[in-house]
Amino acid sequence: MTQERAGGRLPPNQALMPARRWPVIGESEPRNDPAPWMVTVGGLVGRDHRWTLEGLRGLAWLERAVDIHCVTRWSKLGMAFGGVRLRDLLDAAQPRADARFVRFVARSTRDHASSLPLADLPDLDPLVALTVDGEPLPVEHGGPVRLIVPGRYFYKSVKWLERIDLLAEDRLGFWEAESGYHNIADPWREQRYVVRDLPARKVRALLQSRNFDDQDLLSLSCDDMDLSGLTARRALLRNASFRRTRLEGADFSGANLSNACFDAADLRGARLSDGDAEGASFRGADLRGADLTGTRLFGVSFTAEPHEDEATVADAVIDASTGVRADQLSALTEPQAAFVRNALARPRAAGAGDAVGG
Ligand SMILES: Nc1nc2c(c(=O)[nH]1)N[C@H]1C(S)=C(S)[C@@H](COP(=O)(O)O)O[C@H]1N2
Ligand SMILES: [Mo]
Repeated sequence: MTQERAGGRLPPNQALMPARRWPVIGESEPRNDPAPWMVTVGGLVGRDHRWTLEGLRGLAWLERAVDIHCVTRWSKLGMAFGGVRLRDLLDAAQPRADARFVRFVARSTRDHASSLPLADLPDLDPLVALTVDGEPLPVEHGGPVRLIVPGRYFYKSVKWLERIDLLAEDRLGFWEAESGYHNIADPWREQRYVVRDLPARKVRALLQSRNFDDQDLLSLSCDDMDLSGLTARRALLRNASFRRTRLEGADFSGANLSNACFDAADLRGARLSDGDAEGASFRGADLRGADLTGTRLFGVSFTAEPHEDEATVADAVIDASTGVRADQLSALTEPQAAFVRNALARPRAAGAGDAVGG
């Protein structure tokens, strides 16, 4: 699907992943378990109900085109999944009247899970999928069986689905509890993260010390501040915001910068190495002399995507002094990779402070 034809189907601040690319996000394999695969519906039901894979394949089969939207800002439109309706499994098990939530548990070493309110199911109509493009789901994408939840960020679509529990009270899933992902996850309302309020006194002390080492600072906002020389080693800064922030020589090595925003930040000479910057934005940021080696750059943006108005999005300032290795570029969309490849070929500017960003 072209960017033009995607118009209207792409939620805010998402970019299209090329049709042939489908990244593996999160866990890449199920728990090693010799037991034959069963999907069990239990909890607040009339009677536990379980299906073998054969049993699932024998239910009313559905092929459905689904748009998927990862919280780290990439989308794929019209993916062809095949499987059975979640509703059919639940109907068979007969949820009790006190059931209000449904929890999906993976066959996973970390007991990966997510949940949805029962009241949202008629609208979402999730699919218990066994195939993609008519082929069995690859194991790294949740095969033999995964949940597909249209209309929610993709973290609600649990891979290696093994248990479906009906509950009276909700239990936060893995990403929702560990990483502050929003429990509703509507991409059209950009419900990516819950903003957890840090005590103002703590924030003030951190900013004053310019030391964020090892701190969990989800969604912290530092727009327009002068934080040059900041140290934020191994800090958890998912969804943090550093718009136009002065961060010369800052040390973010080993930090989690997933979905963080560094637009127009001054990052000259900063260490951004050996971390995770999935979905982060560096548009208009000055990255001369900055070191991004060893950091996951999955879906990072440095410049406008083709569907955006280029006049309103500034380019990152990157040249030969910026540390990015060729093998890191495969994590970027093609327009982003082309932009960075070009910029890295530019000779290093003579004076550090005098070049005009553009
Ligand atoms: N069991 C399990 N399911 C999971 C995850 C995970 O880590 N473990 N990650 C979620 C997230 S954040 C995304 S974006 C999608 C990624 O699916 P994919 O690897 O098939 O692209 O799976 C979701 N389901
Ligand atoms: Mo995700």
